[in-house]
Amino acid sequence: MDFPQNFLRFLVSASRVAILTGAGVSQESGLKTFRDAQTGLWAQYKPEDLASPEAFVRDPKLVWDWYAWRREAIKGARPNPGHYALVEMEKRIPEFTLITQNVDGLHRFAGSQNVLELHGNIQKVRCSQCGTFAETWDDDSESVPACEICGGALRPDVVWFGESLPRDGLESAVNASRSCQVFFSIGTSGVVQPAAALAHAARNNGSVVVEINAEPTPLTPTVDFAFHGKSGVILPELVRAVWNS
Ligand code: BV8
Ligand code: ZN
Repeated sequence: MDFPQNFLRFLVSASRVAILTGAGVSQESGLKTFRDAQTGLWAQYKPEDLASPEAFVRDPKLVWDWYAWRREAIKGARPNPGHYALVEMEKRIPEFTLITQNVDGLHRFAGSQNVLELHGNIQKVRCSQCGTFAETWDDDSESVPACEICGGALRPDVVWFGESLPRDGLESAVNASRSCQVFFSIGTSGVVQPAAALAHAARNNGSVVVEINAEPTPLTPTVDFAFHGKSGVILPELVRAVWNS
């Protein structure tokens, strides 16, 4: 991938960078993106119809089993070169904020430090009633596992559609987007709000906005630089081009 010289010169001198990642960054780790995640038994459901409080009230076991299935898929997944390139970038940029919509935990697994998990983490499970986090639970139980403290139904510690994002995480993400010199939108279709608004906050702040994605998105016409292809290929090439490593 040929990167414009002015882009490389700007990035090598940047001290404040914010990154927003989506499911596309984990696609090369073998995790299907949110849009095409549904296969086999789950093909008949749309994610939006399962990832919601209403779905959990209507059929808690169905929703619980969908997350148990996704946790299994993540157990076999490993970070890909795109995750590791972001770890390298963080080492070289003084103020680096990695904002992710992904709930798979792969950024932290790869070694990224300053990670904001806007939509939570599927590996964590909490009580839907008292909020207590569960250390262990039986993924194969006939019914949804119950909280040891209050007996309430356990649920994944993720943000469902219609639920608010964790306030402190969102606030930090907005602040980073507003104060960065360069904002990257990587592997996201830029549809889900309020995460998708972060790129606009960056642009309004005068940041250079960069998109790295397999295909064009609604964001593409508004960015300063768009690189279309696999993030697991482009990101390592970018790190080599900027920091010769
Ligand atoms: C809220 C956790 C309200 C759960 C997730 C109408 C208009 C605007 C907004 C709304 C609306 N109707 C409803 C809303 C709000 C709603 C929303 O945005 N809906 C969308 C569908 C329009 N948002 C919410 O409900 C949020 N909460 O608004 O609260 C509120 C306000 C005040 C008070 C109370 C309540 C909550 C949103 C969070 C939902 N939870 N995840 C779970 O995972 O089960 S979102 C979920 O979907 C994922 O986490 C992810 O964030 C999102 C999918 O998006 P992407 O990551 O972008 O993935 P996608 O598959 O779409 O795209 C992947 C991209 O990668 C593609 O472009 C592809 O080309 C590219 N790609 C693929 N391979 C590669 C690649 N790129 C590079 N390399 C590759 N190899
Ligand atoms: Zn409880």
